[in-house]
Amino acid sequence: MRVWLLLTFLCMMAFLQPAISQSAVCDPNYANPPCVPIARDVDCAGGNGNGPAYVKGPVRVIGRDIYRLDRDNNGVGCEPK
Ligand SMILES: [Ca+2]
Ligand SMILES: [Ca+2]
Repeated sequence: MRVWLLLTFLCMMAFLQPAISQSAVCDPNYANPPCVPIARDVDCAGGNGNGPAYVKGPVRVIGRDIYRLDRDNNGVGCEPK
């Protein structure tokens, strides 16, 4: 009986894990959505940045603009031109 419970628990964890890790890979310095990934550097999709990660804007800066997506410092990064 206990083994059955343990197995059920493990299955639930395996099922829930993608949802947990998905929210954890968004950078907390930016409002979500859109999900700004945590990477060595993030550039605006469609811009001339070299990556390695990209985000499709606009994104609202709620913490520190660590990826310098908001060059004019108005609180919104990757603004449509
Ligand atoms: Ca870059
Ligand atoms: Ca801006």
